Amino acid sequence: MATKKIAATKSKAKAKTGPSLPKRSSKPWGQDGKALDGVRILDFTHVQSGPTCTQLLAWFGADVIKVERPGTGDITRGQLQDVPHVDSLYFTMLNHNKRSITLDSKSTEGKKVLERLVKSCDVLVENFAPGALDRMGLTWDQIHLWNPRMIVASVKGFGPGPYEDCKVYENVAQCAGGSASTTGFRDGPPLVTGAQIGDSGTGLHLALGIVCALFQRNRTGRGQRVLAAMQDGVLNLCRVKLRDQQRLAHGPLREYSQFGENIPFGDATPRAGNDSGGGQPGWILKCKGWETDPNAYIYFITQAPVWEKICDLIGKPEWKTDPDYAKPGARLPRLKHIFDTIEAWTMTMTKFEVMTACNAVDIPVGPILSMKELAEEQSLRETGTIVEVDHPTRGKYLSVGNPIKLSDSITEVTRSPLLGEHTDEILGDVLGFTDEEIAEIKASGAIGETQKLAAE
Ligand code: CAO
Repeated sequence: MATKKIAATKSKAKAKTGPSLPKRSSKPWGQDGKALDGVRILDFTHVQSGPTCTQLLAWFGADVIKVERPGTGDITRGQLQDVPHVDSLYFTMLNHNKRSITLDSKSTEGKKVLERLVKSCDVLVENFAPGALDRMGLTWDQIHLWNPRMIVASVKGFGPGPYEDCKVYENVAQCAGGSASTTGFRDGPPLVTGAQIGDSGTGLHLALGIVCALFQRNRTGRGQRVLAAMQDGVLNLCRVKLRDQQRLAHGPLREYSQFGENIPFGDATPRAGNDSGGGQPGWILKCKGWETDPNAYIYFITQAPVWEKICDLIGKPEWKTDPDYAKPGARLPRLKHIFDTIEAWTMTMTKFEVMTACNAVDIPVGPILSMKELAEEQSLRETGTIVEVDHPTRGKYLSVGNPIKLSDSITEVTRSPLLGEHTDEILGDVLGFTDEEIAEIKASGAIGETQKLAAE
């Protein structure tokens, strides 16, 4: 199978110096607990950006209590459903390791439960539309009065400014954060990317902000507000494009293939197609089978220190001394011809064969891996980056596990909760309501019906 070849290439090429996972603690597994043990999160998130953040915190050991609206819960439970009446993969893949309580946070009884949740949690995470938390009565002043140690962390589409009241989804953020204007080909429209840099990217930013606020709270004893705006998160990830915007004032961007093709630059960073974003020119090249396989391609980087090895490999040893090709600056106006020539060579092999040949002499290349190939890649299963999870109503499915590995805080991915699955235990064990009080809360309708396990 093709994926085995990747693993073999890696271990051969990197046997001496290759990356390894952080070494585990010498203590027996689990004895050290998890990094965020003892941290309790009031998870008011929905859709993708907020849940990405709280899932990461849960993987690092936080007790994440997801508060959901009775009846429907997080809207993604029912979106893009592949199996009728079963929580969607959209939901299950973003809400592992959490507990779920249903609560109408606007009802009188619901507000009582909410107050107690605020008093017993360390962090409130939310990504409602602007103003929704305040409308629920959870203003910063109110929260701070109930629990001065509480950290209130929010994802919003925009930070303070003209657009602060707007609702935002992934692709809106990609467009407003500079990604779309710089992605795609020069002669085509702006493009959004498959990587969810607006949602998942901002969730990652928020998680870092929360951990920093927890760290600072150790000194100050005080909570604080944390804001990650999706526009800001995307722009942060597009930092190199703002770099290029400023370089434009001093002349054309010579590493863009547009320069080699004598096409004038405008006044804004252009779309760069598959040009490399760094100082080492690169492009996506066809490999054997490209006519029928949409992923039979490889990203090829003409890194300057290995230029001579590239020349030998592709059968152009004369380029090593030819003044038109020997130095990086001389190559810039000729990149198209250079990549066409390299492509004539890559098209004679599969992407994995190209990878093996190039890695043997330290030439960096990236095979275009499909989701199918990644799902089947054994090494990703072994590191827990791809995990198989069992779910009571869905059965087994694949998910992306924790991509961040800590040696003393090993992530175990557990399934997402059913809607309201933990309502009783949270009301009783966490919040200390008596049986009588729980009966009253239930009778008021504040928690609605909970989802039943298929086995019950
Ligand atoms: N009990 C009672 N009411 C609840 C509730 C609960 N448990 N949970 C949510 N609600 C209410 C909210 O209070 C809000 O009510 P009001 O508008 O009357 O105050 C209402 O449900 C809807 O919340 P919303 O406006 O956040 O939801 P939406 O589906 O209309 O918008 C989204 C979704 C994502 C566009 C919006 O939340 C948003 O812009 N969030 C910030 C940016 C963000 O995270 N975007 C990423 C989304 S992932 O692509």
